[in-house]
Amino acid sequence: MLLGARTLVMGILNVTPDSFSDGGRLAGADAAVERGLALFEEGADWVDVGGESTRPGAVRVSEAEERRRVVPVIEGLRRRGAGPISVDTTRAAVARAALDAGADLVNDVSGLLYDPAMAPLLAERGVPAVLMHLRGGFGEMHRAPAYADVMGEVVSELAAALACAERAGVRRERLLVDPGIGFSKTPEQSLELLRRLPELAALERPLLVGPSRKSFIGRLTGAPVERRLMGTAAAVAASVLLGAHVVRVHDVREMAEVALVADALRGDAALRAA
Ligand code: PMM
Repeated sequence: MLLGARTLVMGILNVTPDSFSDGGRLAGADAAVERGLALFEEGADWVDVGGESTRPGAVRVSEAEERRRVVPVIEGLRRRGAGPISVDTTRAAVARAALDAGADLVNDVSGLLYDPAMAPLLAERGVPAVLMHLRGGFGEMHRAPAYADVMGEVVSELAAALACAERAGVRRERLLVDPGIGFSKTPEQSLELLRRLPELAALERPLLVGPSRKSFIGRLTGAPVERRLMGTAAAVAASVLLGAHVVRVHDVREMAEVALVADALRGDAALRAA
C-alpha cells in the first residue's frame, strides 16, 4: 500500500448485529461481504472489518463471538478478490484468526493496552498495525479523563505504545498512529486534537484519523448520527490539510471526493513522506 502519494480512504465495515440484523448469521455475513465490496467500489483504498462495537454504552462481546462475526466476512471478501482488509480488534486471538482468514493488517483501538499478546503477534506475523490512543478499560473508554495538555499527552502515550511494540520485536516502519478522536476525550478535546494534528508528526509515523459521524460533530451541529455527513466532510478536509495519511470513514464515496480535493488544495501530496 502506497502511503504518502495521496490520502487513503479506509472504509468502515462494522459487523455487529445492529448493522446487519436481518436474517441469520450467514445471511448477515453475506450482506456484510456485499457491503464491503460496495465500499471498495465506492473508492475505499482499504476496508476495516470490526466485530465489536466501541460506541458509548456498548457491552463487550465474547472473544468467540467476535471471531465468528469477522472471520466469515474477511474470508468472503478475500474469496471475491477484495483487499486490503484490516481487522478492528483489541484481542490478539481475534487478530490472529482474522490474519489467518486473509486480513492484511490490524487496527487496535487500545494501542496495545488491552491484550499483552497483541504486540508479540504483530512481531510474529510481520503485519502493519494501527495504534490508536485511548485511556481506560473497555467500559471506561468514553469517559474523558483530565488532561493538562491533551495533545501533549496523546503524543507521549502513543510514543510509549510505539516503544512497547518495538520492545516486542515489531518494526517501527510497520506502525501507523491515530489520536483516537472521541475516545476518552470530550468533544472539545477531540476538536483540539484535530486542530493540533500537525504535532503528531513528531512521532514520524503515518497518521490515521477517524472523525466520521462522531459526537463532537453532533455537539456542534445538533445533528443525530445519521445526519453528520457534512460535518464529517469538514473534519475530513481539515484532517487531510493538517497531515492525515489515512481517513477512516463510513461515507466512502463522498469522503473520497473530499480527500481528493483537500489533497489538491494542499498541493504537496506527491512530496509527503510516509
Ligand atoms: N473509531 C471507531 C472504531 N475504530 N479505529 C481507529 N483506528 N480510529 C477510530 O477513530 C476508530 C476506530 C468508532 O467508530 P465507529 O463505531 O463509527 O466505527
